[in-house]
Amino acid sequence: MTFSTDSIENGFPSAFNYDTQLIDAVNSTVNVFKSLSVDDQLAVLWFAYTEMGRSITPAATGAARLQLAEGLLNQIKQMSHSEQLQAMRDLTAKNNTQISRSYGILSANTKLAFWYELSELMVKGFVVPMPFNYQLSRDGSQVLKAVKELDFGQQITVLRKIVTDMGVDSLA
Ligand code: 45D
Repeated sequence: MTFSTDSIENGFPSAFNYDTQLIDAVNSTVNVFKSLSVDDQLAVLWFAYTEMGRSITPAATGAARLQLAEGLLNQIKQMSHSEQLQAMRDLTAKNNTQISRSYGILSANTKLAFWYELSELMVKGFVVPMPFNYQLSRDGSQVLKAVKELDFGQQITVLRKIVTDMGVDSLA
């Protein structure tokens, strides 16, 4: 039996289009996110966390993963608020700092767990809070809206792509 592009297209046209649309929704959300200012990127992540918080269980993020990020999290906990903000801006902007390099060697899910834990530390008062009156840009609000409209699995994919790209990979 031979496979021609014809038989592929005739066989699974709707499945193909469906997947393509999902991939487009994820990729375009990620691309617009990356075009935001560093502060807007941090703000969108924060708002995404506050919206998703209930669906992410501590069990899902895995205590084992967090152990790998524990040193980094402790280091950040001990910083002043302005240093904490700078560290997060450096990760987001991919500035080459010791923190960004330590972050760079974590796995994708550990990076997600790291950001999740940072938000929890914000809630508990160990990490600099969001200014209550922070104004997201128009594009920032659009990205947040787009993320909210995705299902949970797609949201994870978007977040994983975003956090994987942060920090600095010294071996790259
Ligand atoms: O002054 O392992 C501004 C699963 C303005 C399972 C600011 C999972 C200026 C497997 C910059 C705004 C896949 C479920 C200040 C894991 C200014 C697994 C401050 C998933 C102060 C891990 C802004 C986990 C700040 C998931 C401080 C889905 C912003 C995790 C801080 C999701 C923002 C985690 C932070 C998310 C956002 C974390 C810390 C969405 C963190 C978001």
